[in-house]
Amino acid sequence: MAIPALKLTTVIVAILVWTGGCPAAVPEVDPIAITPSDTPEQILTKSVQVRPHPRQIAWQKRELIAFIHFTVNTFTDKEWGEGTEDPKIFNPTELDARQWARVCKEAGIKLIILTAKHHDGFCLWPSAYTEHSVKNSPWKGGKGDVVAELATACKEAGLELGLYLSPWDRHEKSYGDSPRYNEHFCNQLRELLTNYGPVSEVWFDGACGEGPNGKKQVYDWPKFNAVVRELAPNAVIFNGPDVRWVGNESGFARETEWSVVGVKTLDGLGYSLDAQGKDLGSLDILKQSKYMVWYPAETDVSIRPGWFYHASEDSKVKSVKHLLDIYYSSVGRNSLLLLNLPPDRRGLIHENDAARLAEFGKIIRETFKTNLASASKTTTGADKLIDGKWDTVWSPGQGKTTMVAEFDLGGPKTFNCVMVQEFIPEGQRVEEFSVEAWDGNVYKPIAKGTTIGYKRLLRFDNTTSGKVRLNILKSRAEPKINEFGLFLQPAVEQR
Ligand code: FUL
Repeated sequence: MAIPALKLTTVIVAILVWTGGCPAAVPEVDPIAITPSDTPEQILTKSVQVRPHPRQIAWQKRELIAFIHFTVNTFTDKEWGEGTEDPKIFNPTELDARQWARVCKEAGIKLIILTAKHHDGFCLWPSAYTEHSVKNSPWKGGKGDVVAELATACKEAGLELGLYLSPWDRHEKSYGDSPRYNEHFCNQLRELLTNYGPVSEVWFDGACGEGPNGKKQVYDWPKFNAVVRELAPNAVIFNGPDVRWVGNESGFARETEWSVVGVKTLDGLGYSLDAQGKDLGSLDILKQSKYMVWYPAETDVSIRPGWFYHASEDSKVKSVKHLLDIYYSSVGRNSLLLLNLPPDRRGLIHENDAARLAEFGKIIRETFKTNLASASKTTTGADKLIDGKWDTVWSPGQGKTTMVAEFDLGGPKTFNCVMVQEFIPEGQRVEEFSVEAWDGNVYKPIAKGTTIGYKRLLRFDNTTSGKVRLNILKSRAEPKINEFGLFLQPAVEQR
């Protein structure tokens, strides 16, 4: 995926009143500058002051969200359309957005992002700005609107809505005539953000091409971002100032995944950060950067090899084991999992995908139903880690950058997964931690990790013990931990 140049909007006015029934915008979080005279200690101290915006916290708490890739490609068996497709080929026979919402909800998914327009330019809503849309398809006699159907289905199911609007448009004639196309794109964005109720995530793909005039389109990212901020102030912008691409499409975040990252310039945030880089937030990287920003990773991956439905991939739906590996390596590595479920030509999520997702969701539910550490006797203060409340925090006190929390489980328990959470409203701090279990004589290591962030999950072989301890070994400032858990994931078949 190409990464666009983006401007981080830093100048935002705090409006502390309700205006026209809309919630007032919370001020943007300013980036923190690194100056040449900063010592490494000062840089680390400053890095802890980099804080998420409330919309980024809300985004991360969703943990598991879905992508719906659906367009003319579904009917041409392609991954990227040319823009020349006849709208008449778009004719799902049983489209049911309620089925998408049901399948997602059952698996614990909190939000659905629909490709309202992919690179082929075909709009799944009857846009007033193009003829290349559902309105010229035979589906529902040209009266259908997929975005509206999904918005209603999400609302009914208590799910949130996200929209993918591809800036790259291979159909639109004005593409390449940069100012004209940017205006067109903003008009479409306005339609989507005005007519379908609250939108919680706007997904911008960075792909860019040449228009019919032979010129490369220059996107006006600051303008696109401003439209989103104006019409959907609570929505995060993917590949914009709020959420970055994790850097691959296979479903894996880094073992060390910082949400506080270093950037060289604010003018073109996307360019100044190599989204595919191995390391985005270590002290070494921060030392070479000019600013630090809160820029967490979203992990997008498809349940099938392709983003769009292809009958030839019906037997290639990822196994439950594979989906679990992805879950632990995304949600469990301070990221968010955006799992793609492409509807088929009927307009339904295929039975194979739905069944696989249901099995995966069941395992996740069963695993995290019971925190085996929740009734422990703990080190003074550490009871906050097992109270199941996200916003109660334990810290060893100012200036202390290590800590040990012991959990007496009140008898032997068997577990194979540990969860640790940092209280991200106060930044990301921990650089190294370990977990040990008492074997009757000594504490033995069972898991270790680097960063924690919003959530860290580590798996290990089934372990039976009555006493466990969490050691925070290295932190950029006093650690602020809010949750700790021990879980037993049931065994999973290979399929
Ligand atoms: C990519 C696109 O080119 C793919 O078709 C897909 O939409 C993926 C999520 O993003 O950049």
